Amino acid sequence: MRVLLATRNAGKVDELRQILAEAAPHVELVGLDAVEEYPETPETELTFAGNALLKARDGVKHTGLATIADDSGLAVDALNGMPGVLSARWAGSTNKDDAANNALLLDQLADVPDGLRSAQFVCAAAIVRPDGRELVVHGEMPGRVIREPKGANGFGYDPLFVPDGFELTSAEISAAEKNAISHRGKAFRELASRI
Ligand code: ITT
Repeated sequence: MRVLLATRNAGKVDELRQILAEAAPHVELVGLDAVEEYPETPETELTFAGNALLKARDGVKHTGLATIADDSGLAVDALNGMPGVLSARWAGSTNKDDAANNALLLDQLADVPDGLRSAQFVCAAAIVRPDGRELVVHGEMPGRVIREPKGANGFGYDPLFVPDGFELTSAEISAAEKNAISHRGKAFRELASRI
């Protein structure tokens, strides 16, 4: 069974492929780079689940393949859950600019004391099948936002985020360690177990 993961992020394709190899070995996973290019709908929904479904439905419509898509971001409690679905472009640029996003987040939290800097990475992962069946699952990684960036692994807000139970940021731990506890790892494993 050929399944599309609607992303151009090769790291995400590798991560889900490894999970599926154990949970659903009959699935052959391909990314957007392996299918004919189609116009991607902008992520305009107000929830992670809404955006994941939008991308997965799009994939089915244009390729005829069962399609998985995820949407994720950082929800900071002191900011009432923002940047949330706006995480990728929080600093307002049209391109994703991780350094600008991190600088803005630090600025916004400058007066927030250490004990109130809790946050969660959240991921919604959706699968839509050609017969119209849809499933959405969620994963979360709780932690806190520190005061200066540390570490060079990962991407996005990883250098500012210390997962609960860790002293290091998610940019200082290995990809395998992060996948084992991450919002996306949890959502992908849940989805894989239900395919
Ligand atoms: P797609 O092309 O698959 O949409 P993306 O790079 O836009 O991938 P997401 O939608 O999964 O990534 O995430 C949106 C933003 O949320 C991303 O640009 C980061 O700023 C942040 N984010 C999500 N997951 C993260 C993680 O594991 N570590 C750090 N930042 C993350």
